[in-house]
Amino acid sequence: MKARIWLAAAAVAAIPGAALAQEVTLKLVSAFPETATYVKHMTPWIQKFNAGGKGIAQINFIGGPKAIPTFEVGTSVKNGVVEMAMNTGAFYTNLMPEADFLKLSQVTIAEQRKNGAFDYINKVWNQKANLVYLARMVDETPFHLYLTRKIDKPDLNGLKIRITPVYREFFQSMGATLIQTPPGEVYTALERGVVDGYGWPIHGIFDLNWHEKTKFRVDPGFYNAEVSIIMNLDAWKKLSAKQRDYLQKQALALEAMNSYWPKLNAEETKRQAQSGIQTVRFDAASSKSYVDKAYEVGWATAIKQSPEHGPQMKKLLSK
Ligand code: 173
Repeated sequence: MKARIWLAAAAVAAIPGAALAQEVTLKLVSAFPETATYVKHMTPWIQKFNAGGKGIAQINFIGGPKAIPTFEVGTSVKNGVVEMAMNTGAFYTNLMPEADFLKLSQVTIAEQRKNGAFDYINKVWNQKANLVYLARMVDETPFHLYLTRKIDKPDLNGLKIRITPVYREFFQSMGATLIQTPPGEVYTALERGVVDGYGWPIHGIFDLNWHEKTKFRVDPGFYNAEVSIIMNLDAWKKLSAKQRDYLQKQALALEAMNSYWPKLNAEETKRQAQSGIQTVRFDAASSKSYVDKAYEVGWATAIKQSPEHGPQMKKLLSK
């Protein structure tokens, strides 16, 4: 018996370090509520990740904003309170303004991996926020302005609009009064008449029942909704080569699921119409200047906030 134990110990000692690396468990939090489309999209991915990651890596999904409030998720990942998060840049601009620039991307994440944007993002995310930018899991999705009252031109004077940093300067440029809330507080704000509208992507307004309070959607949409998996850089550095390879492979698998969004977006557009939400369209000239202005204001803000990285990110992310 003793000899057997000794032999087993000797066998283990003979295996070089990396092969000995234990399975790592990574805690992941969502900055979006658990009923959000994004959590539904991520859940089967986590299941596959864990099924294939036995002995390598496991993700432990610990929940949404009830676990960590939306605007604190970025800091929690930076500090390693959790190793990973599903988050959007607008929710962690407290770490670096660059986080919110990803909404301005006009090229897909697949193209960003080819043209150097993905590496550039990782360089900035590493240096400024102790983060690894692992995978973009929402892409090819415009944001819209939703309203409880009709407008007939791009003028938001006298309207109180719920925002995050995504929409701030654009809606402000049209004269809106701005009220920032996390997604979890939009319904109550609408219900109490605290806001007359809100910014949100084309999909997902049914998840938290906002359609009940929404009368109009302004077309066209603007920007490109970004939701990504981010990771604490120290936790990343501690992984073995095999674990990192596995995470990267799974990151690509998650991005490969992005073909879902254009399909969902078409369905959600119909569903909004069916639930009685009317579309507000301006004349052709105003529509064009609406979208042009969104990008002008967006990049002008980006370059002002980050003279160092704004111009380069503009080059890499624009068409
Ligand atoms: O909360 C928001 O409106 C927001 O900033 C956002 C960003 C990406 C996807 C969905 C919402």
